Amino acid sequence: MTTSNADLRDWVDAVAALTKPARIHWCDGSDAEYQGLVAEMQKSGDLIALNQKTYPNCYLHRSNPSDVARVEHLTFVCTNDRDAAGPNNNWMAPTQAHQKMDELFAGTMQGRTLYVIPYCMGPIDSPYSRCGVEITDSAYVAANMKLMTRMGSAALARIEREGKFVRGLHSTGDLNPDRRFIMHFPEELLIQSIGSGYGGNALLGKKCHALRIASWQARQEGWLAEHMLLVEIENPAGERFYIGAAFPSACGKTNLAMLIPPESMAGWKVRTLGDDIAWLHLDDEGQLRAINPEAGYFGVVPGTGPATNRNAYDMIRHDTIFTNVALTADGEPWWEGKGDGQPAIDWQGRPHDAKNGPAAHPNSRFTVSARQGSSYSPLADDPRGVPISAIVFGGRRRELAPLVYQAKSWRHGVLMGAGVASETTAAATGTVGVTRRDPMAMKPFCGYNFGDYWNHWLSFEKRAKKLPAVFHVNWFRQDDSGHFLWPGFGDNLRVIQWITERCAAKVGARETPIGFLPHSTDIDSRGVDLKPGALDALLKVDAGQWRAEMASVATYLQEFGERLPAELLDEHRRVVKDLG
Ligand code: GTP
Ligand code: SPV
Ligand code: MN
Repeated sequence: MTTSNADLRDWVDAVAALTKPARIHWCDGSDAEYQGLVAEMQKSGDLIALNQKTYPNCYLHRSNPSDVARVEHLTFVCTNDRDAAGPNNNWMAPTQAHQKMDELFAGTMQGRTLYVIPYCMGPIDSPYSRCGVEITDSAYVAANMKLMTRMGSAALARIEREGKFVRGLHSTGDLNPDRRFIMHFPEELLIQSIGSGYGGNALLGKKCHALRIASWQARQEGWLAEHMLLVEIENPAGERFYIGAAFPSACGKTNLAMLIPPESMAGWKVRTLGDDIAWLHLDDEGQLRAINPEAGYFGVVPGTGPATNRNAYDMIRHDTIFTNVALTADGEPWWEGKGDGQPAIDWQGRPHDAKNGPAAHPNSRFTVSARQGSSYSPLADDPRGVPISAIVFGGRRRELAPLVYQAKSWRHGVLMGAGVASETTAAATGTVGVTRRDPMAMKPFCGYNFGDYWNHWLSFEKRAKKLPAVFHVNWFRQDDSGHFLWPGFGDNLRVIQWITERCAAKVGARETPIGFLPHSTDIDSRGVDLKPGALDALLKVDAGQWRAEMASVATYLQEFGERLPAELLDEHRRVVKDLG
């Protein structure tokens, strides 16, 4: 196979000349091809078949123990002007980065297969979709891209029609963290990644393309590429609301996207459009519409149980690739929070011993096609996307941030998003549990200067006819003994209900300096397991603590100097003044 697109042909030839693969395989995206990749990886040991009776077509991949998460310190945005990348990114000059990467890629595919993976982010026939091609020497990457994107012949045909595509070059390299780099060249629509075979570092359609490069393109073209789940909420009256929610990595997007209503909320329906990334465009009527550029999930495994996320739990019973989970004696996958079975072998392939820590890696993942989920919404394939009613920001915060509050305006919503803070998780290497600013849950993913990004967000106020209401939620408040105050998971629908009622102007609110909060009687708490006083604690706004928080937000925003929009500072002053 080859292509009529000369740019693509030339690029594949140039990469092959540099990396010296033994053979080249153009991916067509067929099921037969997928089976072939799986068979080849079973031979090489990259995949281990799980119990095929209880987990048909499921496989385990163990990544190198030094390569189990995104590596933010090794991820760079390489723009000609350093300020274009901003203080929120690591930066390297493009010439220097190219030189470094050319050296690292030289001969790196010797004896290996070079896979050419054409893919389309978004429905093949959507004007909002964008194509890319990933070149990789990893069969694991090719198989994951098949499950997670619209990959193969149809994507290639669109590329040949449009002529434009994002280029992503990946090699597993020698996995030495000293020679691991994830480089983005937004001005060239180019990604180069070497030295990691893991998730967001290697599946270049996801964070590298659909967020870092796409956010850059989105700013130029007037749309938004966001780290958001997309979910449809239908109330018992049959009214539908589409919500985009941005929470940092491992802070509950997949779970909210696949939520199962609690028993006491009969008649509510939740349908999943996306669990990680949304692209938002203004349509001809000035309404914000969103598509999910992905077609599958790379989800956090630990904590996925019958009581927390039964949809995902059932979805990953077949045709799933597991990465870094443990094994039971029967060859079934096992993880903390699974609810049954016992680990025999840990994620590194050693006999399980609690002294070595959790049996499954805390950032172990499942890869699965989205269509397999029972809550899957066919609208995920609608080229027009869905009209967004509400944007929800959130973070993992033991203290301070209430269960839910609503911004007073779009501008206030942008400030709310810019001030998001969250405790770090196992999704990236580094210390877990440290609270840091993660604006719009995009700290690791915005491909340009946050100052310009907030300006771009603010610009929608002038360009849109009707903008979504903006909210902030926090499922992770704890009491003094470290227990979660809110049960979370399915019960989060109680909060979503309030959000939909606010969107439909059906419920009142308590106005505070930080935004509108629910009256505690407006959160339906029938049948929910809450300690006495918990709801009041969850909905409390402590002015003193919030004054300190706003001071910390100001310090953070100052880092962006002249690029910080004046409107954001004005809004900040307004909140501070109201706090007294
Ligand atoms: P990424 O894929 O890294 O972007 O993560 P995500 O935002 O999709 O997070 P996910 O839904 O996978 O949840 C991450 C972890 O948080 C899992 O272990 C969940 O079980 C847990 N979690 C999700 N929702 C809740 C909640 O409402 N309450 C509590 N306490 N934990 C939750
Ligand atoms: C995240 O870290 O936000 C993820 C997983 O969704 S990864 O694909 O590794 O980025
Ligand atoms: Mn994510």
